[in-house]
Amino acid sequence: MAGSTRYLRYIVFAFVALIVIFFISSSSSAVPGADHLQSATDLLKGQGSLWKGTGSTSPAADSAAAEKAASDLKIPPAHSEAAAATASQSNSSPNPYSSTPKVLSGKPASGARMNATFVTLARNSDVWEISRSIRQVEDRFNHNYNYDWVFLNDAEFDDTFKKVTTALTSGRTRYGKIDSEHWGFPDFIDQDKARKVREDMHERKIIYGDSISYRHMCRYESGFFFRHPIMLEYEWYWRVEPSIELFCDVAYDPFVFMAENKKKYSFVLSLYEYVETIPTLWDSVKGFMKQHPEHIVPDNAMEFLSDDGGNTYNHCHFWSNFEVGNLDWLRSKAYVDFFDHLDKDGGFFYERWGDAPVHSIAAGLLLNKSEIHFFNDIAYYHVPFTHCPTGEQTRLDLKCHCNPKDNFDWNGYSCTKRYFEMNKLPLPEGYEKEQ
Ligand SMILES: Nc1nc2c(ncn2[C@@H]2O[C@H](COP(=O)(O)OP(=O)(O)OP(=O)(O)O)[C@@H](O)[C@H]2O)c(=O)[nH]1
Ligand SMILES: *[C@@H]1O[C@H](CO)[C@@H](O)[C@H](O)[C@H]1NC(C)=O
Ligand SMILES: *[C@@H]1O[C@H](CO)[C@@H](O)[C@H](O)[C@H]1NC(C)=O
Ligand SMILES: [Mg+2]
Repeated sequence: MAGSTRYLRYIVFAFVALIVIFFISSSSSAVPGADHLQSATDLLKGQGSLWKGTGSTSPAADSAAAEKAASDLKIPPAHSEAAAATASQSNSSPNPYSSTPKVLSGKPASGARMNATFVTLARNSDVWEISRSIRQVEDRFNHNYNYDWVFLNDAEFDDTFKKVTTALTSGRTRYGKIDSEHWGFPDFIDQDKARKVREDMHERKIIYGDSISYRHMCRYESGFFFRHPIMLEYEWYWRVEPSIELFCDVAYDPFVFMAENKKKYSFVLSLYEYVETIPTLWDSVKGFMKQHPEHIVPDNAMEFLSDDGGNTYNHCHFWSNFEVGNLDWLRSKAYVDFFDHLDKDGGFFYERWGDAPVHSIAAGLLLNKSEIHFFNDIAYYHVPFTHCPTGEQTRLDLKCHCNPKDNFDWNGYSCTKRYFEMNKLPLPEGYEKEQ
């Protein structure tokens, strides 16, 4: 039986291959004088005819677009005289925190730069996934701003990682190794108890439930990344993870926006946390509130976190794989006391507390709710959720390429509506169509 299924699969595969070859070879008109572009043009045309009937463009428009795309591919070789001239002109980066000269691919934005950096925690094996993220952040924003990019790792970064990421970024790149004290089991953790939890979570198929490294990662992002010696040199950060997407131009400097509007923390997506990973997190938070009432800000965002005035947690959190935030706030006594209290209760290892609920609860209790910002205009994807700006004009102005139907904000599993309600903000125009 299995044999004949495989036989059938071969036939289907061969048939599909034949169709593809037919489309590639049946395109007729050539791009004059560009032999090496011929196949690319043909491929584009082939795709055009494959898509005929599903899209709105005519076959003629397809082939015109294909020729334009092909001619756009005629980039001068990297080591041409023109490229060399550009390189020698821009002998200093517009970023005052950057010392490495780079060939700039865009016109630098006017105005001063903030004391800010991108920050990425990654393994060497993440190099190609983080490369995709960097390319998008550079294309949509940073090629005009040239902010630094700090990479942190519990191991040494290898040459490939450094070469590839340095080539992709327009600002200075810096590579930090994480101190083993910040990435490992603290001595007050009972190893046996922690191991049993991992085995149990493995049985219950809780995502990353059996992982030690994932727990170190969550604890590091919760309590230490902002205290890395390299990060001490900055006031603001923008966190970027591997394999994210940015769908719209970022038309202004988010760091400047944060500073000018007295914001300390920001988000683009919010959702409910997986309860099994944090059963006693709120108990620990309540312990902290009792022990440190001086850190709880009167105009806080408790309403976002709890539906009963703080008795229970509703599991809402800002998704921390995207963050633009203030590092001095994370280094404040209030935040560090908060982290230390949670850390001592052991839930990073006896459960699987994520840095997203930890950052979110801290922002919700230690900040004035007016200090938390929702960036509607930063369009973002991290598997499996998309934030596509609500409002057609915004999407057109910012050259967005996300499908508004994919926007998660007004879905029942998102907490973003609560943020609007808490701040008594009107829901953005067009939100009903995205529910
Ligand atoms: N250096 C290092 N970085 C890690 C490790 N585990 C995770 N990271 C990084 O920490 C961040 C979060 O890890 P992810 O694996 O993306 O976790 P997640 O976003 O919850 O889950 P995904 O859906 O898999 O993306 C990413 O930037 C990873 O590259 C690790 O063991 N070492
Ligand atoms: C940037 O911010 C850090 C942390 O607040 C500070 O120590 C440093 O002096 C600042 N650098 C500049 C150039 O202002
Ligand atoms: C919180 O922020 C608002 C708006 O900036 C301000 O009016 C209010 O006084 C602040 N509350 C506290 C307790 O600082
Ligand atoms: Mg991730």
